[in-house]
Amino acid sequence: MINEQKICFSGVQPSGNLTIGNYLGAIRNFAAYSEAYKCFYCVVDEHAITVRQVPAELRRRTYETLALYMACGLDPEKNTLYVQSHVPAHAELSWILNCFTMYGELSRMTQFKDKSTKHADNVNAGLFTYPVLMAADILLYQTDVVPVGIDQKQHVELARNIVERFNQIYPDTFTMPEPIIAKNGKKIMSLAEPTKKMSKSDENQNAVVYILDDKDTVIRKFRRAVTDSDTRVRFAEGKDGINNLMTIYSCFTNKSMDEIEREFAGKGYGDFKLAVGEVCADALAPVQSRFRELLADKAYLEAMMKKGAEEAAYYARKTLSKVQKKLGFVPLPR
Ligand code: ATP
Ligand code: LTN
Repeated sequence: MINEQKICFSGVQPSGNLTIGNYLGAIRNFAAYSEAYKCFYCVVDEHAITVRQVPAELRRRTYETLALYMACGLDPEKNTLYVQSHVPAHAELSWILNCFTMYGELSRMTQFKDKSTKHADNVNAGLFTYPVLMAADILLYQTDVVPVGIDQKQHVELARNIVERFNQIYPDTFTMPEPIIAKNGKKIMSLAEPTKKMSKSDENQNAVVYILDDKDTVIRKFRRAVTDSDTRVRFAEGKDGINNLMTIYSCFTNKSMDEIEREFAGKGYGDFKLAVGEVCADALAPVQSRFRELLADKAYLEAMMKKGAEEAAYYARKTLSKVQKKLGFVPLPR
C-alpha cells in the first residue's frame, strides 16, 4: 500500500500484435481500477525475450503496446505506464526471488510446459524462470490486485507462494497479491481451434482477431470461424466454437447468453457470425483511431514512457532496498 492507496499491477508482453483475447481478458478491464487503486501497467519486454524476437519488431511493438494501453482508456496522468527494461529493479529482484523459488514449483507451470513444447529448440532458462520475473514485477510495487486472464492465474499463485515463503523468513516484506480474473472474457479461444486459447503468437492469422484489424478483416475472420454442425445459436457443452463466439458477443454487448439465444432464435450461424464481427469491429474502431493518433506523436509517447519509468523506479527502489537490507546485503557506503 502506498499512502493508504491500494496497488494494482499488470503487464502485457510486446511479443506480437495484441488480440481481442488480450483486450477482453486484460487491457479493457485495466481502466476500471484507475480510480480506486494506484495502478502500474507495464510493457514487459524482458518477458518477451524468453522466445526469440526480431529486434526491430520488439522495438516497434513496445511503442505500440504503450500506445494501445492509452488508446484503451488508460490515462498516463492517472496510471503509471512504463516499460519493464527501463526499471532495472525488476531484473534485480527477480534474481533474489529465484533463490526463494523451487525447481519443482517452476516445473509444474503449465505455460512453461506449453511453451517448451512449442519452442522445443529453445527451452532456455528464462522460459523456465519466467514466473519469477513476473513475481518480481508484482511484488516490487507491494501490489494488492493483479487483473489478468485465467491463463496467468497459476503464475500469480506462484507469486503468492513466494510471498508466503519470503515473509516467513523476513517478516512484513511483501504484500500478498490477489489475482482478479474477468468474469466474462477470461479465456477467449482461437477461431480456428476453439479448444485452444487465442494467442498473439499463433502462426495462423485467421485464428486470431487483432485489436488493430480493420472491419472487413474482422468480419471475414468471424465468418470463417470454426463452429459445429448444429444450426441453433445456443451455449452448450461441446459447442466450443459457438460458445466462444457467444462469449465474445456477450463481452461486447453485455448481453447474457439467454438474451443472445433469444436474439438469434430462428436465425442461422451465418447471421450470428456477421453480428459478432460487427459488434467487435465497432467496438475496436475508436481504439484504433486513438491508437493511430498516439503512434503518430512519438515525442509524446516517449515523454510518457520516461515519466512512467521514473515513477515506477521510485517505488521499485524502495521495495528493493528494503529486501536487500533484510537479506544482509551491505549498502553502498556513502
Ligand atoms: P503469447 O502468445 O506471446 O504468449 P498472449 O497472447 O498469451 O501472448 P500475454 O502478453 O501473455 O498474451 O498476455 C497479456 C494479458 O492478456 C494476460 O493478462 C493474459 O492473461 C491475457 N490474455 C492473453 N490471451 C488471452 C485470451 N485468449 N483470453 C483472455 N485473456 C487473455
Ligand atoms: N506473464 C504475463 C505478463 C506479465 C504480467 C506480469 C501480468 C508479466 N508480468 C505481472 C500481470 C502481472 C502474461 O500475460 N503472459
